[in-house]
Amino acid sequence: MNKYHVKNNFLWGVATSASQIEGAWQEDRKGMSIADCLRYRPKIDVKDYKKVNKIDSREIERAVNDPSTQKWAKRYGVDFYHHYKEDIKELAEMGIKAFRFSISWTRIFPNGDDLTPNKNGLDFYLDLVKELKKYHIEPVVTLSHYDMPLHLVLNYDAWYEPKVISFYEKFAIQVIDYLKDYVTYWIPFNEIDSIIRHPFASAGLVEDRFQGKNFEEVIYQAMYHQFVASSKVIKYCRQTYPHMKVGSMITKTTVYPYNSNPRNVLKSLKQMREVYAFSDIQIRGFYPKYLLDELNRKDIHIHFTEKGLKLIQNYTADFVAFSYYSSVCTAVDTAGLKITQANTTSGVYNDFLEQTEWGWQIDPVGIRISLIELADRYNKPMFIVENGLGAVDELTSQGEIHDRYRINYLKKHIEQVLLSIQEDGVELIGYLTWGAMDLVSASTNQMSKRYGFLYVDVDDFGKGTFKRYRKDSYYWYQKLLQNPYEIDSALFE
Ligand code: BGP
Repeated sequence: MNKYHVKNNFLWGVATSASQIEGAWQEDRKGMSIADCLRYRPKIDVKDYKKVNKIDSREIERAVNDPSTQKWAKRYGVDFYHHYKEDIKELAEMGIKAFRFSISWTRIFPNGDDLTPNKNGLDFYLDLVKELKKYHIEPVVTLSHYDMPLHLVLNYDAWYEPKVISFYEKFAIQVIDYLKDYVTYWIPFNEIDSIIRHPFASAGLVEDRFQGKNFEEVIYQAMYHQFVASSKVIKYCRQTYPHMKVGSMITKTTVYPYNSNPRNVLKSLKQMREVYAFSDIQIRGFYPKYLLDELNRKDIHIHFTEKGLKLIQNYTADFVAFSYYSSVCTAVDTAGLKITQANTTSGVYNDFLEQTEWGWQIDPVGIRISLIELADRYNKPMFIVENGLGAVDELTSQGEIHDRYRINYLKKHIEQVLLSIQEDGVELIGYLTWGAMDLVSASTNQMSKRYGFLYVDVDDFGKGTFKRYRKDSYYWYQKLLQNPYEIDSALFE
């Protein structure tokens, strides 16, 4: 019986985000966030990524004028705000070493530009990290995870407005100071590259509010502001709490050429550069020439400042964090080829892989390929901060959930991660599954796309008891976590 060995401080855990779990959308003076404007729209095909994420000023107005909770999935989440002690206890019993969560900016500064912070919000997160510490669970904290204050969208130009950099910096410093005795690992922005694919969720940008402007240029300007803001967080931590580690996080989908046609290989390399550009900037400290040339070709002009570029150069990230769910193929000519979905993108169907109900292809070897790609590109510690399977789960009358498919997904992906550590020289801080308990899907705002080890009894329309039930996968991960640094290979059979 052989074993996989990992460092004895390897952070095995789970990941979540405020807007997908907390609920309590107006509790204790919390302000309205952009996530409170998102609802599940059953008439839209959840596989049509572009449509499912469409947002405009009319929809925002509808949300602002609708005080109800039910229709807007991220207003109720899974009510973690009131269940967090019970949930953390359950996760501690499963044996996790790390818990990733995000700070709801509008719990701390309800409008984003408030002069003073909301102590109720700060105290909620202080209680949360104290609860984690009780069970020796390491917090991994994302500062911004798709839920910026709506006030900054409606009264400023969201992240297009340079002032938002200082509002964010004030929010970040306030939280870092308040949680300084409990939190070492920080991620300033979730999937900082995602602004290209969903500018509203990532940066509060609504196209119809930028009439007459080149919206792509607006996106790149907003992205620059987020890079500057991220470097300000790194600078603050470096100077004030040098033990803290701040990561750059990207959405890592492995991209394959559909076949060995060199034009398809070239396309796959270029497609990955569209994501690497973001981690390049945050890890290497400058805008790569290939991105600047591309922007010039598109006649896109970013207004850089000397100060901003210096910050980006001098304060680069300590580790490379990424989410991984699936891979896609790419081809110059897709005529007649089957299209598949992936996380916030789509691609050509890979005949060697299975597909989830949401069209994402399951590719365990892809996570290992991504690890090697990122290790060779950056030679920095890495951190898998999201990996999981969104699937339809069924709660039986005995209160059980037989999610064999999720155990298989995790078995195969974790085995590739362990092989990569063992054979590819990869240096990994930890591995966090996406979903601790079931939570609201970021892209489709559904509950039925379940990711957790704990089933939460609430449906796509907010109906249910919110009761938690352990799935079969809870017990599988628990077994792995019993010997987390010398893992029995039999677990992966
Ligand atoms: C990532 C987000 C997570 C999570 C995940 C799963 O991009 O960082 O918040 O939502 O995607 O995607 P979805 O929830 O759309 O199924």
